[in-house]
Amino acid sequence: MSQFRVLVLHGPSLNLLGTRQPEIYGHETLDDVNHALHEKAGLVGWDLECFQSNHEGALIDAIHAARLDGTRGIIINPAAFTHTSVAILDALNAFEGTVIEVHISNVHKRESFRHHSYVSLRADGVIAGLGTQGYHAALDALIEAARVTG
Ligand code: CA2
Repeated sequence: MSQFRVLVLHGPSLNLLGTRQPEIYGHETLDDVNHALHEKAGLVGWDLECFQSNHEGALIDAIHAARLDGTRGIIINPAAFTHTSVAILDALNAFEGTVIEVHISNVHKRESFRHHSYVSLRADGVIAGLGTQGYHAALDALIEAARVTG
């Protein structure tokens, strides 16, 4: 499979993964998640970059950079910005590759303000409630799609 570049974006407070609220977000740390995704991408010879920020503008800048550096897929957990950010939606709308939105928890079982996602208006796929396994499901989906379409 040819070189394929994937960007994994983690929104605000996901740097706390594995340190608090394990009943909702599990025990894995963000480093654990990123490390496992790097390993999986490496198995198929893909280049995978992970970036976490608590700042909306920094996430938008990363999406803009992905438009220009050959990134073909973005896996994004926008965290709370999911429910508020037209700006992240606009940035993703300017990105031409595949976008998969991931939520660790099942947002639809939670408070009603978590039921709406701006990012879902752009996402090609949405995964929620599978825990950190959802990131793997997203990467598997990108790998399978690339195998089929090249
Ligand atoms: O379920 C998800 O992945 C969310 O995107 C997580 C966001 C939440 O605002 C979304 O509604 C659903 C919150 C991320 C905060 O992550 C933490 C992890 C550990 C400890 C504290 C916060």
